[in-house]
This record gives sequence, structure tokens and C-alpha cells, in this order.
Amino acid sequence: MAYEFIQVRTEGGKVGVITLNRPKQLNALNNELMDELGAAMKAFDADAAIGCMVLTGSEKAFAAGADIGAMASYTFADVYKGDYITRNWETIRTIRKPVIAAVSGFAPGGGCELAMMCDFIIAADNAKFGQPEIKLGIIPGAGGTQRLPRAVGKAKAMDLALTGRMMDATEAERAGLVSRIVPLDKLMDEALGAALMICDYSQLAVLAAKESINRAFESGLADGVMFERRLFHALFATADQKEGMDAFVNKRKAQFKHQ
Ligand code: DAK
Repeated sequence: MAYEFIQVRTEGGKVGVITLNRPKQLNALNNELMDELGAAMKAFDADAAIGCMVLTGSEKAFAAGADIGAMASYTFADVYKGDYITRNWETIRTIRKPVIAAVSGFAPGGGCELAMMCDFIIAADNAKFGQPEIKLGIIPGAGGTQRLPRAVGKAKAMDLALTGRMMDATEAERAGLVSRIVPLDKLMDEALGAALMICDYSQLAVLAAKESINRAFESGLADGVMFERRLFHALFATADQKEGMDAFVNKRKAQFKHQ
């Protein structure tokens, strides 16, 4: 499928790589781009050869937030009736395979929210995150007030959302928003290395790990642990569990068949 606002490729035949591609607007997110992103992610999710995805932008901007020009004249009736954001921005929440955000440059507003919808964020040392919507007379609308405090705690989430200030990669890593920081020129190597590593594990275990960790944000501790325990038990029914443990016992590399 041909896309206008994103570029799509595979790495090693196993990793789906999606690059946001609206360079003149610093990858500002409009409806058309989000439709394309959702379609590309769904296609990779359905492709048996793909084990993991990497979502990235340009060196200067992961995404400079929602497209302000496109939003400027929206009325309440437009966004409410059109189900703005919910209709197509949240497709990524339905994706079962892991999605790594490889973030360099600006990631304010919807850019930060999009990165937070991914499973983890690897940041270049020039990355900048924030929720500056307050400066536009609005608040974060794609999960920023919910995912940011879960990631960095109330104090820093309030600070960022109420002052509109940006935080650099070092602060973001210290706060728990990003998992690793690497030099800008190593960003894609690092993200693709992590993705290829994930692809070589049992896909059943990978899906279960993602599902179980996400459950931690939707349930109380006892229910979450029970959910984990049931998935853990279920994995003993897979050939990959037998293979993984046999390989360890016999000091060889496991060859998972995702069964
Ligand atoms: N939208 C549209 N165009 C943008 C843009 C954006 N968010 N960000 C940058 N651009 C455009 C600029 O207008 C400029 O275009 P030209 O003037 O060249 O035509 C070009 O990209 C380059 O930008 P700058 O010249 O400003 O570049 P600088 O390096 O000087 O500054 C910057 C980079 C990222 C600091 C700056 O561009 C900036 O502050 N951008 C806006 C960042 C921002 O406020 N983002 C948050 C957007 S609000 C909702 C749900 C969610 C949301 C809203 C509603 N509902 C449920 C209703 C989400 C809202 C947001 O994300």
C-alpha cells in the first residue's frame, strides 16, 4: 500500500519499521497521517513474519504534536461528533505485537502521547518531551493526562502539563518515561537491535508479556497477578516453553517456532 505521510519498510524480514514523514510540519499529526499509521500497524500486526515494530520520526522531530493548523477551526460539534482522536489515534492500543518508539528531536503534545502509546521509548540524546497544550488553551487529549502520570508520577506530570515546559532526554530517562538514551547517530541501531532480539524470542511469550504488563495499568494488584499467573501457566502448554528450557539445560541456543 502506498502511503503519503509515513514510510514503511521491514528490517531483517522481521521488524516492521514505520517512519513518520511530514518533514515540513515536523511530523505534526493530522487525521490522514493517523489513518495511515493505524493501517500500517494493523498490517504488520497481521503479518506472521513480523515480530516487532519500531516507530520513529526524523532527527529533528519525532512528531511536533497534533497538527495545530488543522485543529484551529474545529468546533466542539466537529470534534465530538467526529470522535476526534478516538476514531483513529488509538488504533495503536489494539496492536498486540510490541511497538518500540525510537524518538529523536521534538516530541511535544500528541508526539509525546503517541510515544507513550508505544510499549517503550528509546530516546536519542537530543529528544525533548512535553505536554505544552496548555499554551494553546487546551489540555492533552490523546492520553497525556493519564499515561504521563503513570510513567513519571504526579509531580512531574503536573509540572509539565501546567507549565508547558519541555524535558530533555536525561530528565525523561531519570523520570522513567524512556527506557534508554543513546547518541543520536545510534538511535536506529539501538531500536532495531532491541526489536530483532524480541523477534527471536517466542512470540507467544512476547505477546503474553506485553498483555500482562499492560494489565498492570488496568487492574488492581491481586487481579493483575492472577492475570499474569494464568498466562504464565498457559505458556507451559507451548512447544516454545519446552524448547526454551531444553535449550538452557543442554547449553544451546533456543530455536523458537512461535507455537
Ligand atoms: N502543527 C502544525 N504545524 C506545526 C506544528 C504543529 N504541532 N509544529 C510545528 N509546525 C510547523 C511550523 O508551523 C513550521 O511551519 P512553517 O512555518 O515552516 O510553514 C514548521 O513546522 C517548523 O516549525 P518551527 O519553525 O516552529 O520549528 P522550530 O524548530 O522553531 O520549533 C517546535 C520547533 C516543535 C518547538 C515548534 O514548532 C512548536 O512549538 N510546535 C508546536 C508544538 C506543540 O505545541 N505541540 C502540541 C500541539 S497540541 C485533542 C487531542 C489531542 C490533542 C488535541 C486535541 N482532542 C481530543 C480534541 C493534541 C494536541 C497537541 O498535540
